[in-house]
Amino acid sequence: MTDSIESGAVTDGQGRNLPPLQLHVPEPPARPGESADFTHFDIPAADAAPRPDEATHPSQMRDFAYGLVRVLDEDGHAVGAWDPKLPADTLLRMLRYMALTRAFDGRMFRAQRQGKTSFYMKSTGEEAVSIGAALALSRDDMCFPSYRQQGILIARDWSIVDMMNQIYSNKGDRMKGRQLPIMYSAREAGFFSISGNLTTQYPQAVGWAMASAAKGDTRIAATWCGEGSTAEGDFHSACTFASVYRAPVIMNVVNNQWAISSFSGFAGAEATTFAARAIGYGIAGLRVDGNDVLAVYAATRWAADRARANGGPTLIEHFTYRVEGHSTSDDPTAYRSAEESSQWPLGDPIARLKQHCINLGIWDEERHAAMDQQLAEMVRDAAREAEKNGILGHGLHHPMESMFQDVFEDMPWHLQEQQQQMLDEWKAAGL
Ligand SMILES: Cc1ncc(C[n+]2csc(CCOP(=O)(O)OP(=O)(O)O)c2C)c(N)n1
Ligand SMILES: [Mg+2]
Repeated sequence: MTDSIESGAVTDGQGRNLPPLQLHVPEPPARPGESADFTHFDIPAADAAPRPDEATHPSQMRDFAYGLVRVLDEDGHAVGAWDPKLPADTLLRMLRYMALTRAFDGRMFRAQRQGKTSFYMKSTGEEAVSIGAALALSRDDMCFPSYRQQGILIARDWSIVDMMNQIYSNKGDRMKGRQLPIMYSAREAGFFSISGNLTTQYPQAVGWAMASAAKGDTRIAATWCGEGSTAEGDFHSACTFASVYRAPVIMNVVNNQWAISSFSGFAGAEATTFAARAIGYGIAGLRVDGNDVLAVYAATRWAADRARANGGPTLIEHFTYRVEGHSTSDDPTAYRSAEESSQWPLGDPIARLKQHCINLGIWDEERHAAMDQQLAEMVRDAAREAEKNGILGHGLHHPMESMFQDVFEDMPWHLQEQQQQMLDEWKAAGL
C-alpha cells in the first residue's frame, strides 16, 4: 500500500519515501501550426560510410545500424564507397519508374476523390525505396511487400491496367473484389498478396526464404514493413527465425517517420534506430538514406549478395519521409506540422536522381518535362482502359455468387444453400 503526500513523494508500507513512478509518453517534435525542425538529425556526409565486405560478421556491423549509407551528395554527385556505378540506361530506367509511380499515385488518388474507388494509398517521397530495391533484386526473387511498395510492381513492368482493375474492384480484378483496393497479388511478378494485417508478411518472407534454402533453390526473399509495424510481434518472431537459420532474406523497415497519426517515437525511435533492432538478433543491419535511390540500390545489392552466398539475413532501415497522408482516409493537417515535408533534410528522391542525371550530361529539364507529360498520358489512357471494366458502384464487378467460390474444390452443400439463398433474396429485392 502507498500513500501520496503533498510533496509528491510516496511513502510505501515500509516507511520509505520514494519518487512516484512515471511513464514517458512520446510527443512528436512539432504539431499543426508549429514550425518543423529537423536540425537535430545527424546526417553524415554522403561519402562518410565505408562499404564492408558482404561476408562481414554481424558483430562487426554495429556502426552501420547508426550511420547512414548514402551515395548522392547535396549537389547530386555520386560519391563514396557505396556508389554502385550504374550505367546511364539503368539510371534513366530508375528515374522513369519513380516518375511513373508518382504519376500512377496522382491519378489513383484523384480517382478516389472522384468516387471511382473507395480507397487509395500513395507512396509520394518514398518511391526510391521500392524502385531501388526492385532493380537490385533478381526478377525471380520473391517480394513480400506492405501496401506502400506499388513501385515494385511498376519496376517489374507489371500492367498498370491490371493494378487499376484491382483498385476499382471491377470485373477485370484478379482478386475478384475480395481484397481492399491496392492490396495487389501477382504471383507472376514475384509479388506476394498484400495483407492489411500489419507485418504478417515478415514471418511469411522468412519462411519462404527458409523453404528456398531447404529446397536448395537460389532465389532469395525480401520483405518490407513500416517503422510503426516493427512494434508488431510478427516483426520480432521473423527476426528470430531469420537469425537462427540464417535465412536468405532482406528485411526492410521503411521509416517514413509516421504510422497513421502516431510518430515514429511510439515505435521506439526516441530510444534508438530501427536498423539497430538487428544488433540484438545478431543480424547485419544497415541504415540507409531512403530518398537516395542509388543508396537503396547499393544496400539492397549488398544484402542480396550476402544472402545468395549463404551469409544470412540483413535488416535495412530506409530513412525517409511520408510526404502525403497515410491514405485517402487520413488528414495529416490534423496532427503534424504542414512544414515537415518541405523541411525534410534528405530532399525528394526523384529530384535528386534527376539532378544526378543532369550532372552526368545524360538528361535535361526539357526531357524530364516531356517524360512527365508522356507518363501522365500513359496513366490516363490506362485508367480509361480499366474504367471500361467498371468502377465503384457501377455494378461491373464479379458476379455476387462468386464470393462463395475458390475456397473448396467442390463446394459443400451448406455453402451451395447459402449461395442460393443469397441469390433468391437478391432477386426478391429486385436487385
Ligand atoms: C495488426 C494491425 N494493427 C493496426 C492496423 C491499422 N493500421 C493500418 S496502417 C497503420 C500504420 C502503420 O504505420 P507504419 O508501419 O509506419 O507504415 P506506413 O503506413 O507509415 O507505411 C495502422 C496502425 C492494422 N492494419 N493492422
Ligand atoms: Mg511509417
